Amino acid sequence: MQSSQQAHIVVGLGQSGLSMVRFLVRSGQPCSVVDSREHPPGLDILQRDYPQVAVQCGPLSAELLSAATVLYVSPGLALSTPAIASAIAQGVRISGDIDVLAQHARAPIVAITGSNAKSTVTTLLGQMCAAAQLHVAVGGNLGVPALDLLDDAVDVYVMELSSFQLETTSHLRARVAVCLNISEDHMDRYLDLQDYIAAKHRIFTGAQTVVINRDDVASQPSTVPATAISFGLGVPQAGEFGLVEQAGESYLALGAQLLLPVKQLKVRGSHNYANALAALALGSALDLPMPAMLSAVAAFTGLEHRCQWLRQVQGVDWYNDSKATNVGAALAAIEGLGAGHAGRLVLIAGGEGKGADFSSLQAPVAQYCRAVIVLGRDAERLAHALGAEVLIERVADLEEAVAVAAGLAQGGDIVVLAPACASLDMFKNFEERGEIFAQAVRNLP
Ligand code: UMA
Ligand code: ADP
Repeated sequence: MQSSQQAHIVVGLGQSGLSMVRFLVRSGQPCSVVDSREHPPGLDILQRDYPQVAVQCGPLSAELLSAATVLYVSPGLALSTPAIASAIAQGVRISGDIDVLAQHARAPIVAITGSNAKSTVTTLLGQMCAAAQLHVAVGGNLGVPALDLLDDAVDVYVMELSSFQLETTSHLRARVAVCLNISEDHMDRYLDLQDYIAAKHRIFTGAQTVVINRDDVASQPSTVPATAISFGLGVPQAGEFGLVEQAGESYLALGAQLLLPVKQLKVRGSHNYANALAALALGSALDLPMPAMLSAVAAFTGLEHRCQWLRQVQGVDWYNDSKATNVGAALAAIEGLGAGHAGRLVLIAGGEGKGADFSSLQAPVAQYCRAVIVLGRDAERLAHALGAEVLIERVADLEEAVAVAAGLAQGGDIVVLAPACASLDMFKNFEERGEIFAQAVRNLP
C-alpha cells in the first residue's frame, strides 16, 4: 500500500472506482484502492488489468485514509463513513469521478439531477444532441461511468448525476445544470430533506446557465440567474417552456409559439410532458436547432421499467414501473395512470423503503386503487401507512403478486408495479425486478 504524503486513494471498487483507477493509470498517476468489502465486485478485473495497483479490502482504516492527499470516494459510500470523515477532518481533499471529469473534459457538460426523471431527460437530451449531429457522450449515474466517456472527440457530455456523486464534486462548472424536481429519497443516507436538497443543489455551483422547474420551488437554486430558462406545466411567458391549450388540444410551447401537440408524443402523462419540456429547455440552452429537438421528442418511446405498458389480459392493462424506487415516482404513476380510472388501479408495491415516509401515498391510493399488494422488507410499514381505506394483500414474491393481482383486477382495470421502494432487499437491481415482473405478466394465460 502506498504510504507517501502524495497518496491518491480510490475508495470503493465498484464501477466508479474501477473507472477512476483506469483514468489514473492512463494519466500516469500512482494510486491505490481500498474497499470496505472483503470481496468487492471489481477485484478480479483490478488484479488482472492493474497488478501494480495495491488494494486493501475489509474495514476502512482511518489512519491510512488520513495519510492520503486525495480520496476519490465512490458514490455508494457516505462521506460520514467514520474513516472518511476522520480523513476529511485532517484536511484530506475529497474528489470523485464527476469532479475529475469536469476538470479534464474539453467539451461542455450538461449536468442533470433531480429525485426523478434524470435517466429519462438525460436519454432524451442525448437523442436531441445526436439528432443535431453532435458527437454526444451520455452517462454518469445512468449507464457508462463518467470517466469512461472522457474523449477529446466528444462535442458535449450529457451527464445524469446523483446526489451521491454531487457530494464529492466541487469543480463542476456545467455549461447548463438542472435539478428536475425534489421529492424525498435516500433518507437512510441524509440527515433530513434539507440535507438531501443541499447535496442536489451542488449541481448549480459555477454553472453558466441553469434550467429551472417553475412548478417545484425546492428544486430551484436559492439565487436564480438572469440567464435561467424555465419549464413547467403552466402557460409559459415569453422565453419559457410550458403547455398551451388551443382548440381543445394541448401543445408543448415556447412562450406563445406552439411547438408540438402532446398527442404526437409516444409517452403519456403530465410527468412525461414535463420531462419533454425540461429536455427542450436544456437543448435550447445548448442552442440546439428546434427541428432536431422536436424530431427527437416525437420519436422518444420512453425507457424500459418506467411506467412501461406490457400487455392487456382480459381487458386489464399491465404496467411495469419498477424504476419507481421512491414515493414521488410511485405518486406520478398512481396519479398519471389513475386519471380517469378512479378506484380501478391494482398497485403492487414494497421493497427496501430507504427510510421514506409513505404517508403521502395514502390519499391517492384511497382515491385510485381497488387494492394494493405489498411485498418485501418494508411491506408492513407500507401497509400501515396506507391505512384501512383500501384492500391490502400481503405476498411473498412478485410471481405471487401477479397471480393475486390477476385475481383481483376486473376488465378495464390497470395493474401497475410501482414499488415506491428500492429493489435491493429481493433483487439484484430494479431491472431484474422489472424483468421478473414482466415475465410473470407474459406467463399469464
Ligand atoms: N460499497 C461498500 N463498500 C465500499 C464501496 C461500496 O459497501 O467500499 C457498497 C455501497 O454502499 C453500495 C455498493 O457498494 O451499496 C455500490 O457502491 P459503489 O459506489 O461502488 O457503486 P458503483 O458500482 O460505482 O455504481 C455507482 C452508482 N451506484 C451508487 O451510487 C450506489 C451507479 O448508480 C452508477 O450507475 C455507477 O456508479 C456509474 O456512475 C446506480 C444507483 O443505484 C444505478 N444510483 C443511485 C440511484 O440512482 O438512486 C444513486
Ligand atoms: P431517475 O433516473 O431520476 O430515477 P427515471 O427517468 O429513471 O429517473 O424515472 C424514475 C421513475 O420516476 C420512474 O418510475 C418514472 O416513471 C418516474 N418519473 C419520470 N418522470 C417523472 C417526473 N417528471 N416526476 C415524477 N416521476 C417521474
